[in-house]
Amino acid sequence: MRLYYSETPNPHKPCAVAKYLNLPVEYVRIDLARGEHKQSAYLAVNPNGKTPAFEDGDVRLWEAHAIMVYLAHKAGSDLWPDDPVDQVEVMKWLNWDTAHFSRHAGRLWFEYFLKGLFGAGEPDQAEIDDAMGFFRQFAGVLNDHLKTRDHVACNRLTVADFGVATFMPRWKEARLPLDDFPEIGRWRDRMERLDAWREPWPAEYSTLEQVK
Ligand SMILES: N[C@@H](CCC(=O)N[C@@H](CS)C(=O)NCC(=O)O)C(=O)O
Repeated sequence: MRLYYSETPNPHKPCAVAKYLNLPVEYVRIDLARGEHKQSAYLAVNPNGKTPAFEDGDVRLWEAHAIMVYLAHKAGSDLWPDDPVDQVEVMKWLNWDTAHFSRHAGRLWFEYFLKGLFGAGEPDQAEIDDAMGFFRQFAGVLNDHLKTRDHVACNRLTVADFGVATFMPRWKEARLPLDDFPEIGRWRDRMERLDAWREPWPAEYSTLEQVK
């Protein structure tokens, strides 16, 4: 199994799951700053030119959520439930995260943090206002949901937690107003207590040049 990653939000999820499950994964670090994700050797693995990506024999995957599910299934872990109704519950939250929660958190992270990092100009206030409105709307849904639960789905830790939490370690950089959503803050702190979530990046890795 080979997991291509960069130290950025989407690869955070499958890297954390692989570490949490202690899976024998070969990590391949993709250097986004050097544009390795746009090189033909990498585009042959993920034609979208984005990280993460994954190979296991003939299986080739992109999309962080799909990779997490594959890893959990491969390990026989209940991070991906056996029960079909529970599976659908987990999928509901993963899809909701992509479409709503992390989508708008990611827009804020881009405006407040990434732009500055890359010297890509000042934050765009209209974009921030739009993204913040949506973020508050969907954070309200998650906050209400967590009032009576410790986890996002199935009343236990699943890949849904690893998916929905993507921007939680980056909440200050993204200026997410989590003080207004205390249940999310409580859940974020619980996730932080998982070593694999707090420190998902591998100590050892190959480079693209070494494997292609
Ligand atoms: N929907 C994809 C998103 C992947 C993605 O946007 N990855 C970012 C890193 S967090 C990336 O590779 N950005 C480089 C680029 O778009 O040029 C997933 O969940 O895996």
